[in-house]
Amino acid sequence: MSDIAIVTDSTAYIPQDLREQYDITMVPLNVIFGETVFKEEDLTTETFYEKMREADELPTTSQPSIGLFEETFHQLGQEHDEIIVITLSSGISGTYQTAVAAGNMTDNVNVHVFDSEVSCMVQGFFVLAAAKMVRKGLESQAILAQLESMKKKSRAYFMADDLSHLHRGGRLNGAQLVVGSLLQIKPVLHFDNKVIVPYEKVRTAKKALAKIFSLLDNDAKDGAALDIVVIHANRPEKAEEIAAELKGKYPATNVHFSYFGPVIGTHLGEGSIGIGWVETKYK
Ligand code: MYR
Repeated sequence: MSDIAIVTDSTAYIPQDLREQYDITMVPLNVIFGETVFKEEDLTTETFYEKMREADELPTTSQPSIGLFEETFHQLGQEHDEIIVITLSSGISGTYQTAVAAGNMTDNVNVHVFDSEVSCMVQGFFVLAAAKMVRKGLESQAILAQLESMKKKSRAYFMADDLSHLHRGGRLNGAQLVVGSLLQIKPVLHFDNKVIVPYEKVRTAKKALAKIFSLLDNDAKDGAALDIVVIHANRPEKAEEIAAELKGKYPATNVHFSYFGPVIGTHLGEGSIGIGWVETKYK
């Protein structure tokens, strides 16, 4: 049996205690305010949104350096035969490609990089499932195959209060969204083929949320065992309200609570809300 290490990036937002519990190594992306580069882990979410509100110039983000990945892989290679790296979508960040390049340059360990095609805690669910599979003794190819099948059935829908952040960062696809119309719509967004596109264009946040609820209802109403996560960008009360509504509704599901941290918050803006779900396979 081969000894496998699990690595992810900071945008999975897996809390530190869970990372420690499951031996998950996290490689941080960066947030840049003016001349200052912060590793994502060094900024609390509250401080970040406060800084973003007060900044003269809005922040930008960058992927981890190839050197950081190489160093991480090399170190893990001293105690493991293989590494599975689970990154945020390759359609919104160069992190996946950089991890692949670093893996090719590391010769003391076999590195497999998995493109989650999503981000945040939905990516986090893949990471936790992979770590649990390692503990069950599955081989890397079996774990990667399970992750692929999990990905096919995972969903992530989200809405931004102000679409100009996504537009500014060049992460909003969908040719029909012209600048002038950005402020008048609150589309439900999702990932399609690794990039962010509007799923449905609606005019109010209330209608957007109702749409996400109906999509979840379709998947959960027949008793499917799902891990559901409510994700928020510094909007805990709203997220609590949504989570409370979902908790009583579908007995076979677990409802979790997560957040859009600094890197994703830079692109979505404060106040954004998302709901994602995956099939519960590994407890
Ligand atoms: C980088 O600089 O490489 C990071 C770019 C991150 C772009 C993030 C775009 C928004 C993603 C929203 C994910 C929502 C998942 C539920």
